[in-house]
Amino acid sequence: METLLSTGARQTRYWIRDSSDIAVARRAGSALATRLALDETAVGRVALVVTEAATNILKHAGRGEILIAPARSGGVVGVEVVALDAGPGMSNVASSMRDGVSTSGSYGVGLGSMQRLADDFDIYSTPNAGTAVWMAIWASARKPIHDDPWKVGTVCIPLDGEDVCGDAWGVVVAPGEATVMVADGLGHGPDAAAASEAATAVLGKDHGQTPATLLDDAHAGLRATRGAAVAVACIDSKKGEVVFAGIGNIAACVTCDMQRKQLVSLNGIVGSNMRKVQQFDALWSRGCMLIMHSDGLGTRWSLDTYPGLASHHPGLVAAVLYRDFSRDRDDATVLVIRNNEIG
Ligand SMILES: [Mn+2]
Repeated sequence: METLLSTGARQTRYWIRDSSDIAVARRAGSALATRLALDETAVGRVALVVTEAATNILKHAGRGEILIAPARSGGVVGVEVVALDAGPGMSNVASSMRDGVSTSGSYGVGLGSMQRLADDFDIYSTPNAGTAVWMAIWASARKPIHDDPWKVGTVCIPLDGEDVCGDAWGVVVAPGEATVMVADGLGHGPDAAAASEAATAVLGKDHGQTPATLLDDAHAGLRATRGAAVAVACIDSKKGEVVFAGIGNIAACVTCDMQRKQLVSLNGIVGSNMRKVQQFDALWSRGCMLIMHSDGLGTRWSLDTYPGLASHHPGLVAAVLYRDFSRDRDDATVLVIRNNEIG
């Protein structure tokens, strides 16, 4: 039984630069939680973690950003909150959070309450490189059971000044299998979004297809749009392989134990100018990560410069890459997926 895990969830970014920004982000968080019909307590927890995170950013880093998005896991809705700064960071996160009175001031106090208030919490902090916090608050009536072997994290954010993100992503999972897509509509804004969403729409329709046939379907589906760069990867954890095909500027790689295998996208525009599609493959085993991103992110990153990051939640991996490598002049999407299943 295949399930469409998630599609289309995009973050809204709130720059945190002075104290009035805290209230703006907090109101946005509670408004989203209310719209998603979370109960009053959960809405309150969203507001509190946003406030704590934004306050910490301002106090310790001077500036940063809060990303807020709707989330879905196992049929349960929630709110995802990501807090990013490039400030002083912490050398020992665990002890800062435990005593709340580390040498770096009161960073730990805010973090401790965020961890208590959020249903899911993960943090990556390095001295002089900043802090990234990933949190989720679920509709309290039914918390998702996190036994899904597929863990997915995404950042999908419009160019500053645009309301709509021209990129889109989608993930479909089945036992031992996952199909993921990242699409970047030409240009920016609503017409770009219409193109990228027409691409991810084929994921929901066609089950058990190869990347090549999904790209063919997307090519047909995008003819009435301005076109998009699209890449698809099918991961089969039982066979231990990833099959990939991409047209246009979507970067993709598989990382296993710090080995990185690049997957190649060919030139063209899905919907208008697509020559023959070519599939590439890579080995896949437990703990491997597939990372795909639009060209709103530079390609000169390496996980080697982030000790331990690969073992964190994929949402945190995506957020750190976005923070450090996004270009200011484009929509940016990063998708990270890992499979923790044995065998
Ligand atoms: Mn782009």
